[in-house]
Amino acid sequence: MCESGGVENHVKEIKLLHAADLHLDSAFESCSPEAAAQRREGQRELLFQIEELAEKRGVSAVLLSGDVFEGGGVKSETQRDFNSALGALSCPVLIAPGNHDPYSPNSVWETMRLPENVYIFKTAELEHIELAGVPARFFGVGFQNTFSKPLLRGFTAPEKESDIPDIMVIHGDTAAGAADYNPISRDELLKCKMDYVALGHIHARSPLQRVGETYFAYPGCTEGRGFDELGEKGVLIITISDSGVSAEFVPLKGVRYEIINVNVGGKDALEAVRDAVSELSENDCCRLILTGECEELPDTSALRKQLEGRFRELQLRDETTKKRDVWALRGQNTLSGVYIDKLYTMYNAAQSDAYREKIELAAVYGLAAIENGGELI
Ligand SMILES: [Mn+2]
Repeated sequence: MCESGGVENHVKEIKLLHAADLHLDSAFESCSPEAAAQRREGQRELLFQIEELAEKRGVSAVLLSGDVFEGGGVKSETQRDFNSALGALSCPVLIAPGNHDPYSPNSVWETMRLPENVYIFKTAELEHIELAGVPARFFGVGFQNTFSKPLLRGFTAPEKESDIPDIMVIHGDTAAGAADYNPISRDELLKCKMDYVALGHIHARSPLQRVGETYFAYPGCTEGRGFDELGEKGVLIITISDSGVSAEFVPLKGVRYEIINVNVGGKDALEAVRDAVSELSENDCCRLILTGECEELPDTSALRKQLEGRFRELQLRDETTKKRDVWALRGQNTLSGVYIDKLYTMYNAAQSDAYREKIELAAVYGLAAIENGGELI
């Protein structure tokens, strides 16, 4: 079926699903016990979305770069769904424990019965494995504790005989000045000479980056858990081929958090808000910040009522300012009063709305200049 020699000529082509920071069994402390349990159920459901996507895309391996579990005990239903989703995959799953789910002899990685296709990088030093039927070398290392020294320092991939890709799964921090969670420098990424380093730890997704021959990326967490984890969340589908590496972000269906500024000045507040949040569903959490200059300050409690049921969670902040009635200064025996009298005459004589608007602006800015500079007599 293949073009002659097609397979041999393209040994260096492999597709992977890369996810990280699922934080299964998070406490969701700000929620009611029922809502928190529902959120944890939603988190477990992400495992099945990952399974479905991996099968649909026909990936050769699923890489989970740490913080799969929030830590502090893994519920039996979470172990059940973890095993059932990942165990059903027709490809291997490689996991590098992170600071929330470090490896130790009495950690869940040891106490839980894992499916046969799931491999955990348990060692404190980088190791590598090869898996039957997958033309690649997989490197990885596990956090042994909440904190970790630099694990990539001084590492270079050992020589290999064939031109198969080298892939690393690792939890660590590439931020400048990072210290406590396996800090990883660009120089170390350059020298490790991997085709792809599948990173976890930073919850905001990064673009695909490259230093020397090494490509690397953070997929970010799989679902937002608060207003510090904004936007769409999901996984990366990584393709490594002779021509390089590409990454496709695929969002998962989970709870999404957004902070949205809505200028309600001179508008119907409800209408302006509805327009601004049209992308968000009832499953999402939204912090609305109302801005703008208003004749009357918006009635936030009425607005909250009108938006009831529109979001899973709504936070409403009113940062509008009351529009100043500049014409109220007319007739006063001050510089401001004389200035406003003059502009008011022009305002009434203006032939268009646009010109009237201009005069209003001139009144606002002129008053600010006069008042900030003090009135000269
Ligand atoms: Mn994390």
